Amino acid sequence: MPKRPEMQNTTVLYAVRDGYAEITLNRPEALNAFTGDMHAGLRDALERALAEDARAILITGAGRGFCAGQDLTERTLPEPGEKSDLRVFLRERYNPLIKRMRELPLPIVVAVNGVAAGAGMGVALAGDLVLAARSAKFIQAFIKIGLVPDAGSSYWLPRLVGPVRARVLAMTGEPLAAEDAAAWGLIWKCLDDEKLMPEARALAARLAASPTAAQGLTKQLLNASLDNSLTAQLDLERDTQFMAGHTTDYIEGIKAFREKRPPKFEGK
Ligand code: LHQ
Repeated sequence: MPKRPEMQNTTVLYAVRDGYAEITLNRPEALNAFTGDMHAGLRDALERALAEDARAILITGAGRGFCAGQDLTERTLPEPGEKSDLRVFLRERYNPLIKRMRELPLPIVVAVNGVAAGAGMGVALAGDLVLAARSAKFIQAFIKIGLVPDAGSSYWLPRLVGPVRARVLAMTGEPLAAEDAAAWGLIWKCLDDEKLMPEARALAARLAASPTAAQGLTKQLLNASLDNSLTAQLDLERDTQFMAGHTTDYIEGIKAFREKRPPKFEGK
């Protein structure tokens, strides 16, 4: 049954572009802070991209922010004597979202157009190729409200920037400028603001035209590498290459090389 207009979830926008799905967090009045609706919208958009055979995903934010983390006005605070159970947000929303982004067999480009704070920073870091506008900032805002890093931040930070810088970010909650984030290896690139979306879109289109089955396998390999021994990783490379060798894109890649022409990959 078609949804009544007032029931439509407008907190996440979905558009199909050159072979990829562009997903825009769309609560600009609150710097795209996460409500339950926005979580559902993002989750649905990721699954839709997969179901509709998009070959890459681009995630960005509407307005001047990328995402300010959990919407702090969504729930009432506990009355004196009551205790809130924040685990429910993580169990039902953030943890499945972050895992899905990492496991989705499609390359995810994140264009961080403005501030990425709290869980919004975790969502940005869960992308595969993260670009940011020069004016964007990354903030481990949790400590400012008496909370701890979540949405994967405590996993990524020590691995991406090392334990010393991870502690500074998590324990001070001070903003990190996009340029420093790139220099620290937290994100891939910092771009002048007006270049962010053209470059992110060109990158997403390029990935969408690439051998996307191998991209999914590459993502799986690199995810596993963070926790694997060398032996386990070599074994996994062997098994993953076996699978890549069964794709038609592999045949096409070799043929195109031999015929000295650009390959035409289909993601199969
Ligand atoms: C917001 C928000 C926001 C609602 C800006 N909510 N409205 C997991 C489990 C369970 C519970 C709790 O959380 C979590 C994970 C988390 O993400 S915890 C961390 C939550 N996020 C924050 O603590 C960040 C709060 N926001 C800020 O510190 C600032 O807004 C930043 C530094 C992000 C941006 O500062 P400004 O550029 O100065 O913008 P602003 O503060 O003026 O915000 C613009 C508007 O957005 C404003 O609304 P208004 O009606 O006054 O214009 C803010 O109230 C609203 N907004 N963040 N998280």
